Amino acid sequence: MKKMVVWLALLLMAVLLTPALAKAPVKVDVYASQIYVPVGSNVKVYVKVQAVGGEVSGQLMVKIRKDIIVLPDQDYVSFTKYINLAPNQVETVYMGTFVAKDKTTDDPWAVGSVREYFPEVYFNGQRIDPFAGINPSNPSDRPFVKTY
Ligand SMILES: [Ca+2]
Repeated sequence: MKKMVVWLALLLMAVLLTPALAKAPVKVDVYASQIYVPVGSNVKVYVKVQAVGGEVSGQLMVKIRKDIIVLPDQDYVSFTKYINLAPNQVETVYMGTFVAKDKTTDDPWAVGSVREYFPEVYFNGQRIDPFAGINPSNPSDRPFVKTY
């Protein structure tokens, strides 16, 4: 019998401004995804980046965390890539793949269960979300992976 391996992608997008243009070292305008996958799926994580105003280089990092109901959230995996973008260059960077092992639930009484996997994005050590128009601490607003 053939076994199907499900590959799904969480795509995050960021615009990186050169230090000369930005008041803060990096400004971000991000559109992100919310996806639902079968338990145990491999989820590929991509970040689409664009350099605006000049060359941008540095370390891009995505941390995948588990949102734990009631109890403190947990780090799950993190991926790091060094990027070097020419002015206006757009690149979709494959960061890595994680396994969405836990069955997630929206039940607010399921203390200790996983509500969702969610990403945090960093550039040169600086957190570059909140994403435009998105509250990163709101579980239904931010990008997430939920399982069924
Ligand atoms: Ca939580």
